Amino acid sequence: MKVTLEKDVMENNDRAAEFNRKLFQKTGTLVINIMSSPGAGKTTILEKTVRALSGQYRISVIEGDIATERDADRIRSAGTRAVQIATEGECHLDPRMIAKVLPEIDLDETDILFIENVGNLVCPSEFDLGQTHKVVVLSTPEGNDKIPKYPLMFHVTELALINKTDLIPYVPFDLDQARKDLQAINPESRLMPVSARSGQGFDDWLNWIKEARQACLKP
Ligand SMILES: Nc1nc2c(ncn2[C@@H]2O[C@H](COP(=O)(O)OP(=O)(O)O)[C@@H](O)[C@H]2O)c(=O)[nH]1
Ligand SMILES: [Mg+2]
Repeated sequence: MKVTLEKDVMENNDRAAEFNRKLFQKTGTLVINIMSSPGAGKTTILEKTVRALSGQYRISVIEGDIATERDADRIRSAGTRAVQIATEGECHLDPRMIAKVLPEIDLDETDILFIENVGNLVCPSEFDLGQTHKVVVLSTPEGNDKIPKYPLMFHVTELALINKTDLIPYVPFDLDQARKDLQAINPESRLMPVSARSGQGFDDWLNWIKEARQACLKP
């Protein structure tokens, strides 16, 4: 019985994700679902990203957290529209939660929609939100073992941002090892070292977004 129920729930989710995906395609909106463990730097990366790109693109952000409006407030302080989803205990966002808040976002007026998922390297990897791209952030203090220990997350994402490279002199993190581990799990995924604090590598990230946005516009 439990198996049937879980299967039904996942099928419902897939339908909801497809509904979102069609809407995003119709409006030509690039949608990036950003996942990581808590504290890897998702919101800091987004604050810096929206500050850098809001002159060129119309950007909206959906923030997912178990509780509080804090991350949405940080994005608003960076000058960008943000809607907070408080999941009240759920460890991930699902496509129905996204569909529910879409009326608060004018997709016709949004070139890029960033979704910050709930901080967790496990559950969010199992849910398709209808996004264009999935990105994972891993920060250097979390250690090299996280890629092999959470393979699904690195399997379903196509870009791994290695954040907090400014801390590499102080924490044991080996970028070459991370490249090898990622290659073993997902040879298609790209590893990109960045620091949301120093700005190191940020041009690569901004260029990746710009190229993804261009690809969205192609018929
Ligand atoms: N040293 C350093 N700290 C960072 C960097 N990016 C984020 N942080 C810090 O990491 C903590 C968690 O960041 P936050 O963006 O809230 O992480 P989130 O939970 O993934 O959204 C905060 O204290 C940030 O200032 C970085 O590149 N370098
Ligand atoms: Mg956050």
